[in-house]
Amino acid sequence: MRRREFIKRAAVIGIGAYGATRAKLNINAKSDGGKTMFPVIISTWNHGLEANEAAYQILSSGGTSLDAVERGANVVEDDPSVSSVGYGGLPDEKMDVTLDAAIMDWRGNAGAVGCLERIKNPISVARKVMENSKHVMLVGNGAYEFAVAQGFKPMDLLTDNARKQWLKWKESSGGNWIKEIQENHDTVGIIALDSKRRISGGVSTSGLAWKIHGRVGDSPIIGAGLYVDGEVGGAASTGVGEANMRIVGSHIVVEAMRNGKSPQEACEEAIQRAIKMHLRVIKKDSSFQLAYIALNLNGEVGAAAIRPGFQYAVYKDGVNKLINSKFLYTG
Ligand code: SD4
Repeated sequence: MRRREFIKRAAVIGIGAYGATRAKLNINAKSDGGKTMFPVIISTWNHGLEANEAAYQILSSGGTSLDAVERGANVVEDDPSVSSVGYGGLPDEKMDVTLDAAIMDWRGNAGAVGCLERIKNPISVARKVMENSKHVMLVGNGAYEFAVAQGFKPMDLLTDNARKQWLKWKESSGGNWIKEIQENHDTVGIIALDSKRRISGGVSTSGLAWKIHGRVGDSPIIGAGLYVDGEVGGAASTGVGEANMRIVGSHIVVEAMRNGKSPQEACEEAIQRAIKMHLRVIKKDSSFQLAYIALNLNGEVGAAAIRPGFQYAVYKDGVNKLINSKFLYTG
């Protein structure tokens, strides 16, 4: 469906869903006078627009927010032009494409995979970990074997473009990833609230380009890259995973919302914490970026980043749009 048609249809279907939701649950009266239409979806970066569209298609045909976030991430994973997620993701120092992903729903169910190779939809494997095992996280070869046993088909994830970029990096840096680490800040993170007010979130990434083989980032760490609480809201992160892992930022965002902050205030609280802890490197390295998105059960959204440049996509009230995030470091 073309974007304009999507937006037109979205507006019409959104009104129907809103009416049904209010009749059943009467959920918005306190927060905003009942103005928000459900569903609401928020995703990171400009590929968040396509993620939101795909998620909306699922929600409008009766799927849950869990189905929606999985599908939203899948379209970005499948897109070879996105060099930081799934197929086409930039490889590690050994030229291996290794993927991280996590998914979490309103009931507190969570699944994650780290350093998964040769499977292009790690968020779907994460969902299988959540639903078909007793574990929350599988990594490396074990995650791969689990995925194959669950019916996922292995494939080569390295595109020609990614191979060329790796060769260029190798030549210019001598393979020293510390000298030449690429801040490839384009994890897809997506949080969706469906018309029954069930919230779910997902993240998927190939992580930092040229990373040391075996490195796992923040994305699959529940509480860092992603956190969802069915009574509060959800948050997801993108940026330098190491910075986020040190503060377990998505959990900070959700807990701040639980304590009464708006999603915007909550994202800013986590960014302030990250800035305080990393001020020296932030001053020295102008590409050091970290950002959060958040959504609460009233359909309110927020986002904050360390520095300018972060964009996020919001589908709300029948409109899907890209927004420049607020940033907090101005030094
Ligand atoms: C990571 N947070 O692996 C991820 C990187 C990222 O888009 O956001 N990439 O550290």
